Amino acid sequence: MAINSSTHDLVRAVTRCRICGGADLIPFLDLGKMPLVNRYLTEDTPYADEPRFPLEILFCRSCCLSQLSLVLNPEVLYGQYSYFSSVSATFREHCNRMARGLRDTLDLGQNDLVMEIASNDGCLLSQFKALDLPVLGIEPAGNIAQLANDAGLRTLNRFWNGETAKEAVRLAGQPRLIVATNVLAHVDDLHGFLEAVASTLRPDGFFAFEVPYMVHFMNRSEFDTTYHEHLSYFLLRPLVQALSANGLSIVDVQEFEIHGGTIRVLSRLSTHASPPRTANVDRLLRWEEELGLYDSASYLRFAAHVSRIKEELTTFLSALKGRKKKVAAYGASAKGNVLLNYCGLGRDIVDYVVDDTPEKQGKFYPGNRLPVVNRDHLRKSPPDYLLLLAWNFVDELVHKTGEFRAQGGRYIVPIPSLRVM
Ligand code: DWN
Ligand code: ZN
Repeated sequence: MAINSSTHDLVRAVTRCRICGGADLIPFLDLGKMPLVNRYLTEDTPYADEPRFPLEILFCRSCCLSQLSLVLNPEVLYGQYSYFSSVSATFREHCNRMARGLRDTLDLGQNDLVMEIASNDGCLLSQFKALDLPVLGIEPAGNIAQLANDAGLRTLNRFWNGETAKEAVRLAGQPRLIVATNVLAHVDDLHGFLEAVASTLRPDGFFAFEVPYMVHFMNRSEFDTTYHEHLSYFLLRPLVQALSANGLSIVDVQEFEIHGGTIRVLSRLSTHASPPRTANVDRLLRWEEELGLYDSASYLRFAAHVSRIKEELTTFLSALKGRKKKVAAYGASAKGNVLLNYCGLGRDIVDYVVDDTPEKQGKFYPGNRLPVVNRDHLRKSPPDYLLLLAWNFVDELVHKTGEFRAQGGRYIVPIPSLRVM
């Protein structure tokens, strides 16, 4: 969707918390005006078609949900999407384990439908299908839903809501399991979303979802995962409250390293007799409290730390340029775009960004307009340093760039703190 002054409802300012409805919202991280990170540009995209919007996080002192101060029109963000989950082998492996783990824990069989919300290119759904389980995907991005359908993974091209839920049940029946990875943070009407989940599940059904964990965001300085798509930044405590308000009870929570630290929450209908929740749930809730993450003062300290990271990285890169070193980047991630734009790093510092996603290659990174290129560029125009913008996949990126390394190339990992290897 083109963005222009007539695009309706482009922006909504957040004045009340999306979970508890409270108005005691404390701003704690202001990254300034930022472009839309997944809106890749072509050489001739006019500057006027590259709007920037404030990027600021608020902390709710009532329920402890951190959330953006602005909500953009999801049609603008997700109608077409350039992020394909399957590009990373690490994530494919994570999905493989997740599917097998849930199949075993819930004892899923051939009559148990698995529905995935925001199923992207079917990276996870294909793993359930490979286990001979019936599957249905729901994906709002037309280009990506098409790709999944072409690959034989039945996918409805819709945003998830009550209407879509009914259509999905008409089409495939009631699911025993609904899964959703990395989508809850993107949802403005969280209660509507969860209500639709609860009303869709079979009585003996489960809802399993993964979200980036706010504990790691804070402890590992993952401030660059703040962008307009990520409306909420979750601790477990507000999640328990949101689930419970919609008739869902938490059964278990597990931690994973994927995407810089993720929690997987397993929940089921509160009406269904269930065993008590596992000790993990109370352990994480205690941990959040001990870390001071229910107290707004901890958040106010975080902003100063983010400024120091910027200072350190920009000073280091400027010194490299002073020594005539050539710097390129790997992983045209959304977070990498935030990092570069927030730090004011453009073509004068970074020559190009390598990415293995064909849909991103040949385009330009929003804001700083760095060219996104394929891996061959590392050979054609070798840099001295490679800034790893997908710091969540360091091992995979290092593994893929053996030739660069063998020729003396070095890596810069910016998060959680500057590291050169
Ligand atoms: O929630 C979201 C998360 C989970 O993923 C979305 N809003 C968007 C996206 O965020 P991101 O773009 O910061 O995610 P990634 O997965 O860190 O992006 C990695 C980028 O690096 C992708 O463009 C793919 C690319 N890549 C590559 O080219 N070769 C990644 C790997 C591992 C590789 O080997
Ligand atoms: Zn709240």
